[in-house]
Amino acid sequence: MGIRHDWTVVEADALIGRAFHDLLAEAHEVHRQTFDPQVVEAAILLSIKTGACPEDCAYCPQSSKYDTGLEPERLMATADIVDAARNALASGATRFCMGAAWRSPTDRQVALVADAVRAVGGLGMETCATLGMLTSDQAQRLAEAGLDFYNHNLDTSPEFYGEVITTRTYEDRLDTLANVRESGVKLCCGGIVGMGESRLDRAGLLVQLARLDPHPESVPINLLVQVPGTPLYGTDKLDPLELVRTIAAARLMMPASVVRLSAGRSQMTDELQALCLHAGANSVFLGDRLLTTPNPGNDHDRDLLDRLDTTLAVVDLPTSTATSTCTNATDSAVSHVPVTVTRDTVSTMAAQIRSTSSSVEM
Ligand code: SAM
Ligand code: DTB
Ligand code: SF4
Repeated sequence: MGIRHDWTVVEADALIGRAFHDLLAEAHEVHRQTFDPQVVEAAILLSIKTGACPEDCAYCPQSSKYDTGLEPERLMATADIVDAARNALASGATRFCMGAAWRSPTDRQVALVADAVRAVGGLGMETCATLGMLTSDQAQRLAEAGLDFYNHNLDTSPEFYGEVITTRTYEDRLDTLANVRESGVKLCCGGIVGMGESRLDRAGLLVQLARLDPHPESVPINLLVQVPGTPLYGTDKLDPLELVRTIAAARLMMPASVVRLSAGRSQMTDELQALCLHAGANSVFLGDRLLTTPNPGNDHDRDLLDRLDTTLAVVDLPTSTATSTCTNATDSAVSHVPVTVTRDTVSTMAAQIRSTSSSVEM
């Protein structure tokens, strides 16, 4: 299947609804044409500014509108962010993703994050930031600091969006994506399943993502983490096979993008995660925390990756002797050359990342 940007919702819905084994077989075949199925990319998240967000995203524990018991924290100092990134690199992650609970940062906040991006990039890691809506000038400032990826999700279909968020529009999100693209920073853009949306909504989300030209280089598919106090807490659980189908369809519709099995892995069985990786996901977040909620943790992931005969991708540092095996992949700074996952490489992860930080700005 070639690269297409003209998918319709009817087509995407039919794709997700194909006979399960046919869908998986084709998705896995397409996956193998670009990627080594034995190699998984690893990113580590750090919440650099936590909670007190003015937005009303119904899934989010960081919204000030909901009482989730989360203690707000100010923006971390650059030195603490860099310490965490160093630990992330040592633990086998190739990308360090800095998340801030802002609707849209001020220029001063962007300048502070740009300092952190420069410092983390200096360690030889890929950098990613997710700070809310950006102006074109702010995106340019981050590009100048060497930011590799900006994460800004569409979250769901345009039709279901209003059920989840009322404080910013779908168009606002598309505007930020355009500003990021214009700056030359690569896009990490995906959504959430399990929010009570229909299959047609999941198809609608994938169509929006696949209509972006070029496709987002990273596509995170999050399974809703249900947090007490948020409006979506208590939502009927999604059939896990629908997650697998959505990932397989994402792989087929965006064949060269890295698809990340993102939030929600703590609620998944190992077997479900294995199916998702077979269906075309080839990236995960490591560590025992996402931004504010739990993630499986180092020991568990080491065992799972070992059991799946899978290894972690490595960053192509200038000094690296690795040779990329995934020349078609859009995420090309990372080589999918295998590195054996050992207790040492994956066991020193994000427990250290959450070291106490001094605060400089909210
Ligand atoms: N405030 C910024 C924004 O919204 O763009 C950046 C941080 S926000 C936490 C990043 C993304 O995390 C959201 O767009 C959403 O897709 C995902 N997310 C947040 N809470 C989640 C939850 N409870 N379950 C699954 N995904 C979640
Ligand atoms: C994305 O799509 N998922 C990550 C990352 N981008 C920033 C965030 C998941 C957050 C899950 C809820 C939490 O830990 O607060
Ligand atoms: Fe704020 Fe982002 Fe959470 Fe929405 S998802 S409430 S914008 S931190």
